[in-house]
Amino acid sequence: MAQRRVPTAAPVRRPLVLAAAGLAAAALTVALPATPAGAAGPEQVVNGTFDDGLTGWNAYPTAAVVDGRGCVDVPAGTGAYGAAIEQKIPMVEGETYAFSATILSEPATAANIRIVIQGGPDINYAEFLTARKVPLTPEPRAVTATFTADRDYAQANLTFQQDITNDAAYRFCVDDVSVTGGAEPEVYRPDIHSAVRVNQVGYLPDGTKEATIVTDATEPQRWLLRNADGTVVRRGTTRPEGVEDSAGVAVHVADFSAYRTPGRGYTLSVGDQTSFPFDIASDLYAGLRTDSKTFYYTNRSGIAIDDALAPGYGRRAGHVGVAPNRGDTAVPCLPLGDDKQRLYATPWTCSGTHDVTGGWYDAGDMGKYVVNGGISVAQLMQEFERTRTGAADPAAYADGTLSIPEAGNGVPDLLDEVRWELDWMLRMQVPAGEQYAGMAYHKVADADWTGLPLLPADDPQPRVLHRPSTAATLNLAAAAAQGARLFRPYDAAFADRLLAAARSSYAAAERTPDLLEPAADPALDPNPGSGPYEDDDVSDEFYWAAAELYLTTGDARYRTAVLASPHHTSRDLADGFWWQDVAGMGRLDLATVDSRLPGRKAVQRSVLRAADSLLRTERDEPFGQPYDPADGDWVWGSNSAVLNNLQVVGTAYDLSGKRRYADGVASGMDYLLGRNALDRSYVTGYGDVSSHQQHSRWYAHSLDPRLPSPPDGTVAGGPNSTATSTGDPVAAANLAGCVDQFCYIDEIGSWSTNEITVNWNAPLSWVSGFLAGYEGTGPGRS
Ligand code: 9MR
Repeated sequence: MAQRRVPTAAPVRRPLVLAAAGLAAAALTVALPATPAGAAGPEQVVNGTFDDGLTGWNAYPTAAVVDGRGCVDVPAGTGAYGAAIEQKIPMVEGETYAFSATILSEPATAANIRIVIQGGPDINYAEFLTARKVPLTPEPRAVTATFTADRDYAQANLTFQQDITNDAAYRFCVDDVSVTGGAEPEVYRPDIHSAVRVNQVGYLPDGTKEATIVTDATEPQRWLLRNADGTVVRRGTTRPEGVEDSAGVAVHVADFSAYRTPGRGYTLSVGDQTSFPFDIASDLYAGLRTDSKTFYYTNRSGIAIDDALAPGYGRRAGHVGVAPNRGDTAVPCLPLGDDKQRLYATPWTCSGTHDVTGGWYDAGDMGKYVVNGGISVAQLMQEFERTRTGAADPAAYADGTLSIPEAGNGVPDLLDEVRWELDWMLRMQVPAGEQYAGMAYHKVADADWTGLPLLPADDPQPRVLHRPSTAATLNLAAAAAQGARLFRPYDAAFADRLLAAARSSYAAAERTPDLLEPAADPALDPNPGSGPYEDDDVSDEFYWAAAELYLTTGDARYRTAVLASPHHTSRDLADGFWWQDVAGMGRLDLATVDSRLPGRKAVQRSVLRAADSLLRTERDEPFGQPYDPADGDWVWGSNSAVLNNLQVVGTAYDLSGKRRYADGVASGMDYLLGRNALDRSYVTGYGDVSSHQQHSRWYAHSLDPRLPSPPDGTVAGGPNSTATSTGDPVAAANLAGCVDQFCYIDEIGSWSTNEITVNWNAPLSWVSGFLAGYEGTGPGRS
């Protein structure tokens, strides 16, 4: 399994402060030509020769391997610390290290590159070059130094960074970077129980039952299915599949679908390898249908979480204007001149302050983002809307089905949870009289990143509102329009407010169709304090919002917009949908929600076609996941891609009643619940080994035992092929060279593989709701 411990990379979040005391002596030599010093002890730098691309390195603003060296392109006018290439290495107190590297620039530049090995804002193990102002030229120079670490630091940052603002653009390149000495690097190996991978929760009695076995055997192997007593109840032989691309390991598949007897505690064995125990039962998902929604309550902002309702999760209200919080009752807009303003081509601000209390925190951070909130709340509404289209049993969603403060108010609980977010989204609409009135602020978030752990009520950062965006505005329009039709029977006044906001925000987006949220740029904004949720194409948001407005109002102008959109007929649904590409959200609702849309049958057929294509992917993939990214890279939050795809397959069942689709939803879940390269369940509390150290500031049990782990039913982001180059320090330290499915680690610091997010739990909620309902009615009933 291609995993070894490597040094890491993390963006420098703020200018470095030099240590006043406690520095170990550093001896420096600068030599020509390159003669790196050989030193005893293990190598601490990974891929210092750049033979493996930029693996293990983090660099900004832009980097590439050129002529076998790691190179950073520095635009003219880049400030100090705005350009760097770096990775993390462990430092051990009292150990002497030898550093060597070569460095050059093209063309020659007067700018300085500072080289430092730093263990935090006030621990510098070695610093050199800065004082010497060694000229950088196209001729490679060797730099060597020895130093002794004066204290331990597991993840010291070795960085080559620009030290002063440069007048002219240049490129600097480093090569043969080496730090020898200290302890042998630890090797991270995922904790794998068995070569036999199963859904650790279980299989539906009449459904597909497959396991994946990791083995180099070329011949079919015998498998044995045992019941809880150890009695062999079925036997068969595996199907060799060769090396599986997304894991880089050779696998076989065992198919035991023909065995249908319900029971608990079955195991599957191949040779001396035995799977985790699993059930064959038709009550596997009712618990998850409920638990997957708990995360929304415990992630609420602006309300104290009641420990009686969510035992272990009680906490003070976050962001209700009580110190040390500095929001969200009266939040100013981004100050002019702020680093973050530099991301916008034209500066923007607004007057006064705004009450933006409520809503859900996005994830393990305390940002609240209209873009991501929109798709999340809409997917929960899609789940509820199945009770309207006849696909789901209203009793399963009735008032009193969730443990939330509003239970018992006569409104279905899932809608109560949804309202917590929708109320906040309404507050994010720019009021009349302001620039961009009617649009939605893109986000409200901390000015700078906070550390972990931190309870929301203890967040000391100033909160700021960010410039409105067309994408956020259309998320508000879509979600509010959908909410208007669902809340109508329970609260007509609220439905009216939602519809008015939907119409006005859609109109505002039409007036300003191109206010695009920029991507992050560490050179301009080294400490963003929140995620970007950038988007440079909002045609899909226009389609989704028009679709929801049409379904709610039937108005001809929204129908025209739907029919004219290229997204209406494109065949991209099988490629999934996600927060940045929401066309699929519109397509699914146009297919399922009753309307007089011309050509609605074709829309429905497109959903079935996409589902058939996803079923083919499940069949072709030896781990059975309905996910096979075209470029081969597993995305950030890949588990949500799997789940969104399963929602498409489940919707095909809702439309057709064809059992193969429901079966495909169940077998797709096998991947998330244990039939995968890492032999783990990604859903907290489900399966024998499940993710529970997800990245969060307040479900931070692994950092502070007084805090809880995430609630049961919370899905981790999952494998992220590019995790080691995101700046995620834990991924870079442990996952270098990982093959897609192995690019995951259940550690709280791994924000690029192991975060939890409202938009990832929403499809988990939909899918578990689907499966719980299917268990109750489908042929899988025992
Ligand atoms: O889910 C988002 C993913 O698609 C992006 O690639 C990534 C980087 O921009 O950001 C993810 O969203 C994070 C957001 O920016 C901040 N809150 C936590 C989200 C999950 O990691």
